[in-house]
Amino acid sequence: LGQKGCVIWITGLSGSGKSTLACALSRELYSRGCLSYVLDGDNVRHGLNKDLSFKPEDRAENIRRIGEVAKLFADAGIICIASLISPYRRDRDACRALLPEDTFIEVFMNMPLEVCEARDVKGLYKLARAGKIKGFTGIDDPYEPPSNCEILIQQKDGLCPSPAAMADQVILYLDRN
Ligand code: GGZ
Repeated sequence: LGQKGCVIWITGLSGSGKSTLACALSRELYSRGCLSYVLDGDNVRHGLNKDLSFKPEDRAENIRRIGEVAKLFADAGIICIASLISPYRRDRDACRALLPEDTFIEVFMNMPLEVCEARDVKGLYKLARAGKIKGFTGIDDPYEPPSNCEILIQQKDGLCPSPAAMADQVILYLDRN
């Protein structure tokens, strides 16, 4: 009781660690007795958003729907963790505008493209470089970094923070605010 709903919106390139942070954060919140729910772009695209492609207007619709669903969760008092590339600033800001002030917390995974590309967990960057995937974010489709994010996740001394360290950074923000 007493938990306030909010949306934690994690944006960044493919392979920047969005899903990893979402998962670590959800576990950490659970261990503290807080109810959260993860809306992951890649997962939602298999169900609710399976009619959508990666062309700009479909990405915008993907982001809009996830924003609306996230708002429903927040209204229900749940901490909704949305992790999707959400490459266009305008689309993210439209989601922010759906929520009361201070309940949309934007987390920017500021990882260099080289780091994300080197990880290439699913081999998608390789396909994009080979021209087999067209319009891949960071390769031949733009990523617009946030200008107003609440939390910035980035490397320190050339090292990426661990999942636990990233989750702690978000928890610290929630505790303080
Ligand atoms: C970007 C793509 C693309 C293109 C497939 N561009 O890292 P992943 O693989 O597992 O997650 C990415 C996911 C992106 O879906 P989102 O819903 O987060 O994107 S957006 O917010 O822009 O709507 C990636 C994979 O799908 N993927 N094709 N062309 N990522």
